Amino acid sequence: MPSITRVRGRIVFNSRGSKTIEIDVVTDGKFMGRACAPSGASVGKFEAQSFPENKAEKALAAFNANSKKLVGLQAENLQTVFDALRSIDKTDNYATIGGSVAYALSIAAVDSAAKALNIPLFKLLKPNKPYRFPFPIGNILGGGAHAGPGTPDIQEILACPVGAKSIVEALEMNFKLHAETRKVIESIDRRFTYGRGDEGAWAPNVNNDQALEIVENAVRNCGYNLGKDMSIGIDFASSSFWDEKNSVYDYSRQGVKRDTVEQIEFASRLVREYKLVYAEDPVHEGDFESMAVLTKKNPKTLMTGDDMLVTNASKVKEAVKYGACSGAILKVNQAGSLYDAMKFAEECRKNGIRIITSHRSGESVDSHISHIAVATGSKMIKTGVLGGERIAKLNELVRLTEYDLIEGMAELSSA
Ligand code: 2PG
Ligand code: MG
Repeated sequence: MPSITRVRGRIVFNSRGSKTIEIDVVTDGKFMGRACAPSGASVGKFEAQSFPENKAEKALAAFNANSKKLVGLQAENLQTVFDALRSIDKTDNYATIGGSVAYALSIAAVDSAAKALNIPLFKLLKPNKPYRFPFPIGNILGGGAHAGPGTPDIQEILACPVGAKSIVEALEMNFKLHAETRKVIESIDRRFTYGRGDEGAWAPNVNNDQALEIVENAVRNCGYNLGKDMSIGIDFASSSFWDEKNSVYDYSRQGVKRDTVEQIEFASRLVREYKLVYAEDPVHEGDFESMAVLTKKNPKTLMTGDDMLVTNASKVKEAVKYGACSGAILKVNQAGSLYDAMKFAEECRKNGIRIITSHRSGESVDSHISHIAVATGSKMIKTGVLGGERIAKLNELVRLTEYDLIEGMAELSSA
């Protein structure tokens, strides 16, 4: 079994130019695994804390002070690395060592183990068939915390190529829709500068309704049947415009406020009008009751918790009590270590909640999430459409087609 012989951590930069932690783990003296922690802009209240005292330097110092404890551990064993992390950091949100260290260390360890064992990472994480490709959902047009003033309040309008028969076809459909969306924006705004948000989605000066119409028109122009070949999803990221004090969703860029009842109606109307296959965080992170209403009312749409579930198994249990969420975002860095995230995935599966493995808005060319999505049986993978750090994950999915082990696309309609 591959055993850790050396570890090294460093500070590098993410796609926003912000500092982050990268860790190398070497097993058996020669197999190097490397992982780099991503970071979010719209961050859930209960996520792991990326860095102690919000400083990457403090995370690196905490890692360096403890790195000797990792030598000799079995790299393929997620729990061993988790236990080592837990012996160093007893807080529930990795405030001592930093979630970024937990992320990079736990993934670099299995990355090196997979190399030592000469198997792909997804197979190390899930030894047996079946394996399926997740549908790539890509951010086409967005705003919110990922883009500047004038853009929609809604964070992301996503393409989901539900009619695709292969992963390559799915990717090509998303690229085509992304390109066509630019043309539609140009047709209504001659001064459009091709501006894009943090994840490569177009960031035009339009309101929420116009944004959805633009994407709907682009779907039609591509010759796709909405809801059959190509579906639309939305990440409302509504915690970021929930005004707690006045109990309203404040769509300040559009100048509209909605109370909880109006928000539920608004989300349900969009589900109907745009046949949404996917709706993420339509209500704020603490409102499990309203999420339960939406989940019951919209059985054909993956009502998905991101900030609401923060990749935390105990939050899934809470959601299940309410009957909230038919989908769950899995972001390893929300949980901290990969072990924590796999526990979350298990809890989701047990309760018939579909998993959507996701990138963060601040990313690197690290492509491990493509393997994690396959290993967790994710129905979708959220990676963005364009930009080097997004394409890195999509191209890894293309490489995975070389393993005959993966049998076609995921089954979206069943858990
Ligand atoms: C989200 C993510 C990824 P961020 O809200 O789902 O799209 O954004 O990483 O900024 O939280
Ligand atoms: Mg989200």
